[in-house]
Amino acid sequence: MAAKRNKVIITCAVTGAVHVPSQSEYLPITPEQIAENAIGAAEAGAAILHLHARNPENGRPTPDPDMFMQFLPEIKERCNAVINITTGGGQGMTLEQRLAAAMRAKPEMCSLNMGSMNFGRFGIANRIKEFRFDWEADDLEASRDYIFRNTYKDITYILRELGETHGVKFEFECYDVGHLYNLAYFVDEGLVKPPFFVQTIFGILGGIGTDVEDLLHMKRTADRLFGDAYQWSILGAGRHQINLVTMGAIMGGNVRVGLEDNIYLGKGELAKSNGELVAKTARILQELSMEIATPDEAREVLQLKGVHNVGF
Ligand code: KMH
Ligand code: ZN
Repeated sequence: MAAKRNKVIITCAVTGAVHVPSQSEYLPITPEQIAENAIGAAEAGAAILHLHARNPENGRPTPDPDMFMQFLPEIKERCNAVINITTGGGQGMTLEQRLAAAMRAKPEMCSLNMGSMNFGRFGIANRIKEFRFDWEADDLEASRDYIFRNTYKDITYILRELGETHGVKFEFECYDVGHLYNLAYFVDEGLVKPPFFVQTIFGILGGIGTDVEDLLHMKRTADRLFGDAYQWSILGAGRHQINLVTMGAIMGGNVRVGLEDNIYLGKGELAKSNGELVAKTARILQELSMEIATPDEAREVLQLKGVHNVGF
């Protein structure tokens, strides 16, 4: 069994690099919008904020550390949430670019994607009538021939440079069963130590699906490989977000929501902010008699280095 979960840790992934601005006018793009959305999510109950940056002119994902620095200090000043910076970055970025912001900011947490994979975003284009920016259609189409690279060498480098050197803890992003085995390899090697945070991801084209059987299989496999050494979290892509996190939370998991993974609040209704998605999630969990973890409670459970030990 996963480590006992008392209160539910809600992660909010604020903007990401999967969606394009033409899908929703509410997708945060500028540093101001990212900061406001992040703080709103924290106020609604998110203990962890998973962050990417975008070019404010056209909404394209950017790895530029200067862009991250335009919102990180403000978020830190205005809320107590744990800041988690992506190392996945966005399509086409080199590993060096993907790590640049995290190396500068040395946050409490970073994402760490646990295997190379296809990452098909081209289906998004079918749902867009008119593109707002010239990069979007080509970028989505290019995902047909894109490999999201996360080799053993890359993962080892990130574990050493961010984990061992700067005390960063990770959101281990596992999109399929093989990624859990990759994580088990690094645990066996002594490069990952308990307690660790496993984000199981459902519904990305290239990863596992969104059936109840998929959820059960990932959970059972993680339990068998890691016992109580891990804290489990669930991420469902698109319209599966709220139902999968609800199921996962009932099974003892923590949850991740936010516009990075899903732009809808309900059927046909765009979420107007990340705060709306977090508030809906918190409402559902509380109706089910679950309590929401504060950022400091999440820090204690995940044994994070603390907000005073970051580099921004
Ligand atoms: N968009 C998520 C499915 C990362 O930032 O490292 C994956 C993600 C990758 O969050
Ligand atoms: Zn991300």
